[in-house]
Amino acid sequence: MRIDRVELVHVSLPLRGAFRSAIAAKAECQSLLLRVNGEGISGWGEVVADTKPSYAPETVVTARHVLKDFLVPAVLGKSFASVDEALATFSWVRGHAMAKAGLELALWDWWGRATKTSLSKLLGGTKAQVDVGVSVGLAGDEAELRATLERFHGDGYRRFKLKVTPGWLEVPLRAARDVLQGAPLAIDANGTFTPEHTERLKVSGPLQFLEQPLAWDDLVMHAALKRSGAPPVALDESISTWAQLESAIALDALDVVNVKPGRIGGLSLAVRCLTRAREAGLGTFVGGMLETAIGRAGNVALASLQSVTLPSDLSATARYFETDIGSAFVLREGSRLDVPTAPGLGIEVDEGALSRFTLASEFLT
Ligand code: OSB
Ligand code: MG
Repeated sequence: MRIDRVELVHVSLPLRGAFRSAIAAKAECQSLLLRVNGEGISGWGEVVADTKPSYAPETVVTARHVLKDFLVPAVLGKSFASVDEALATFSWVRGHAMAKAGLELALWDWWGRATKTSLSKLLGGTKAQVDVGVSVGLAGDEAELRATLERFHGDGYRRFKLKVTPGWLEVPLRAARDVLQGAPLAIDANGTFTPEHTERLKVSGPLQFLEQPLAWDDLVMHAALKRSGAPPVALDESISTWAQLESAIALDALDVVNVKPGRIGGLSLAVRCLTRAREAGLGTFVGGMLETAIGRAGNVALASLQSVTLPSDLSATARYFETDIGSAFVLREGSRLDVPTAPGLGIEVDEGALSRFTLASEFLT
């Protein structure tokens, strides 16, 4: 593998409906895309950093800086015998997981195209379809939430993750149990509860998991919450490195891990985290960051591994966008998405849509 040129493309895609959580309200999806080129082959990647550092410390601007000044120069013009060999050239960079994961995805797409192998197969995936659910944003009021849930249920989703806050917990849960007729439910607080809320977090009725109830950088309080007999604890923000996963397992701080390649620093590490989590007896799923078709294809390939045990937060393209920049993912019978089988990401990028949504682009050589 030899990469001679990298294009950075900053895009903004309008979302079909604004997505609101405890930490952000998004009407559009801004992403930094990468196209790597070499030996007549190209590969696409996506950096899932947002414009504001509200979910994680990185932003589109910090990712561009780190890619341009450190990560891309580490790989440009060199020859590698594998993707892992290329990754080793920038493993010295601390943090900046999203920037690294974006470049890694482009390298995997390139490698898959070069070897005519799907990303799912390269990662060791065996499932032809993956179970998915839908992540439901905060609503203005109960009537609005009920209407949204009815629409998603009608679309065929069978696992619902509700965004919650200390001011929006019992109402959405009651409405969802009423509307969804026993479909599995989970909640995601994005770190907005405190240990003082422990009793309220022991919600009545079945719950698949309680995602990131406490602080984004905490493990010890989550362990205490788990010991208190709360519903299964899933961690998202708190697991942003391999060492944090090991620490969380050692502290018995979680029952479930939400694995996002962007948050953890790339697909290779995500595969290892899934294996480690299964060894430790945890439930596992692949999380989403409202990605375009490029990032979504990487997530779907990852979710095709046997080490993913729960429905992933990967919805169909139509849940997010009117028009995406690449092939659409369609919701299939049983709340599933098909895993692409074509080489690399297995999707085609629509150059017309891409240029329509491009804010800025530059070449690094
Ligand atoms: O906390 O899981 C989260 C989206 C952006 C940032 C953080 C999160 C989310 C989601 C959406 O929950 C999942 C999806 O892409 O459908
Ligand atoms: Mg989350």
